[in-house]
Amino acid sequence: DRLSGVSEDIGAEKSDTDGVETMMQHAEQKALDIDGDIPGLVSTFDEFYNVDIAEFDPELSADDWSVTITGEVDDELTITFDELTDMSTEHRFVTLRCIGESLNGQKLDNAVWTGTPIKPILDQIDSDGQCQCAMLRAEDGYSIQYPIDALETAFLAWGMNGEPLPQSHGRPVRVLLPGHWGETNVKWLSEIEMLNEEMKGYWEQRGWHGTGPVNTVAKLWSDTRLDDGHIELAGHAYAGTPGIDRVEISTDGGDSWAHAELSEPLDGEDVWRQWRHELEPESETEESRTVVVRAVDKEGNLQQQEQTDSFPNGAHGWVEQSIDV
Ligand SMILES: Nc1nc2c(c(=O)[nH]1)N[C@H]1C(S)=C(S)[C@@H](COP(=O)(O)O)O[C@H]1N2
Ligand SMILES: [Mo]
Repeated sequence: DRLSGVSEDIGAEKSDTDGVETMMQHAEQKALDIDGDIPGLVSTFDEFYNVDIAEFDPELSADDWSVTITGEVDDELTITFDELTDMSTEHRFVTLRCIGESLNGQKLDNAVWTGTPIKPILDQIDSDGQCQCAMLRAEDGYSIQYPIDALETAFLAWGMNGEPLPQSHGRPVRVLLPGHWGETNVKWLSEIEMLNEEMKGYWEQRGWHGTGPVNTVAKLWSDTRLDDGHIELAGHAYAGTPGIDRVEISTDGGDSWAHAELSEPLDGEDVWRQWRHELEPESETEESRTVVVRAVDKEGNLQQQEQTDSFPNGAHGWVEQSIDV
């Protein structure tokens, strides 16, 4: 059994749901008290966005599922669901953002995912490190290729917010690749093809640049009048693996800037944060304000100001909105 080294001694963690519950509680405690109707720090199944190439989701059962590692390998390897879930188990917060979403769109969500790192599996199948890339293929015809290096931190997930993966999010097993665009997180995984040459996956064949790091963004998702007449402005900010350092907000069209209130960071290297700011109308006659938000990542990089369309590299720019006061 080629995988025995990977699965030794760790099968017991398979049923560890306590870890997930603790993480969900942390997320609730750290969430800001926001009046507006936006997700907390963990998106619910109802809130979590969906992007699918096919009209109908593949219907796969864990009992029948397996993933096969093919391509430039001496021997193909097939891993069943039971074998996979017997491997070393981790729970991680990972945020997903779709490269195709508009600048202030809502295809950005976070969950607690349960799975196993992919690296030990790849190391076993290609112990000399012969292969440069891997093409990940799914049951719906979807595919994406990564350099093996980029896969070092990826994992194969079968749980989401303490439940089995919902069908729409890839039941029974999907890939999660921290810091990369949503499209890299292959759902309904069926095959890992080890390769020595670069090949284009589904979205790359259609001109999208999907395997690079995500663009930093601060969303302005709600404006709510509070009882005291102030306007509460709120949203989420995401910078991929560097993480969010701060969110800056201007309520005068960009002339002056303040630091928005920010939720305490959750554990994990690829997790969004919530921000909140109260705007106080200056006079009865004032009608609107131009609000601009921008994020700074933990490496000190200010989010790019210049706006671009989502095609082909994902939307860039500071979100700007006229808010009635
Ligand atoms: N098999 C498969 N995986 C897929 C997709 C798909 O259509 N098929 N869409 C991708 C895209 S573009 C995004 S943004 C994310 C969305 O994941 P979600 O639907 O769980 O939010 O899954 C990615 N993985
Ligand atoms: Mo996407």
